[in-house]
Amino acid sequence: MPIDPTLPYDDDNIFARILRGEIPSKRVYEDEYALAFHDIAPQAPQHILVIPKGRYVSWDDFTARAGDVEIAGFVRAVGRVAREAGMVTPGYRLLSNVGADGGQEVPHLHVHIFAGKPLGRMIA
Ligand code: IU
Repeated sequence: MPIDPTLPYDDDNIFARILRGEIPSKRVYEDEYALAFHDIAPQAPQHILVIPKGRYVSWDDFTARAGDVEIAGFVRAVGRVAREAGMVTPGYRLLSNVGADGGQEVPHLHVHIFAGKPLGRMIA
């Protein structure tokens, strides 16, 4: 069920609970700004989610409220996860669903990283 990203942050959303360690996840990377873990329902041979540690619903929420260091830390983590997972060659895809039309289901900002097979060319 797509969410409304303008609603206040829900501290009981599944990724908040994963961040607090209340729900297990297959973690692949963690630092001060980000956590990365395997998607529970992978849509590609490699499918990793990267989430900021802060309480942000969407990109507009994140870039409005987070500081530059926090934003840079999160974006750097996305690149680092892809590199450390061996995805840079032959390549990967980033995807971030936002809001109802974007198909966002979990109301905590996240970036999907897909890899492990030719993904084809996709614009939308
Ligand atoms: P979306 O961008 O909000 O539509 O994607 C949410 C993703 O979170 C989706 O790919 C789910 O498979 C994934 N996920 C998960 O990894 N672990 C969970 O416990 C739940 C969803 I719920």
